[in-house]
Amino acid sequence: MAGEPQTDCLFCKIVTGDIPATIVRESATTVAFRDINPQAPTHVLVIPKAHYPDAAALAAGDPQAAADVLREAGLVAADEKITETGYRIVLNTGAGAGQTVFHAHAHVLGGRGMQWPPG
Ligand code: IU
Repeated sequence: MAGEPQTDCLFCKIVTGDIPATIVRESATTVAFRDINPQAPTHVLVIPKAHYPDAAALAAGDPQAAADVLREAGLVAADEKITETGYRIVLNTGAGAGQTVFHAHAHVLGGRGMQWPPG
C-alpha cells in the first residue's frame, strides 16, 4: 500500500534506525541526514518517513508530507547557514535523471558556487 515501509528500501531502514545515518533534523513526518557521498560542503537529504518511490508519488499520495519535506529542507539550509549565499534543492526523479534510491528524497546542497544548467 502507498506509504508503507518497504523491506528492501535503504532509506526506510534509515527511518527505523536499522541503517546508521548522521541525522541533522527530524520531524513527525521527515528525517534529514548527511549524504554519505557529499557533492558540496553542505549535502543533506530530507526524506519522508513514509515510503513513496519519488517526489511526484509523494506529492500525489501525501501532499502534506511533501510540503513538510520542503519546509524541512529550508530549515536545514538555515541550520547550515547557507541561506544568504544560496542553496539548491534537487529532486532527481527517475533513473535517467540520476535517481538511484527509490524512496523520495530532496537533496539540499550549498556552501559552494552552483552552475546552471545542472549536469
Ligand atoms: P539520488 O538522487 O537517488 O541519486 O540520491 C541518492 C543519494 O543517497 C546519493 O547522493 C547517495 O550518496 C545517498 N546515499 C546516502 O546518503 N546513504 C546511503 O546509505 C545511500 C545513498 I545507499
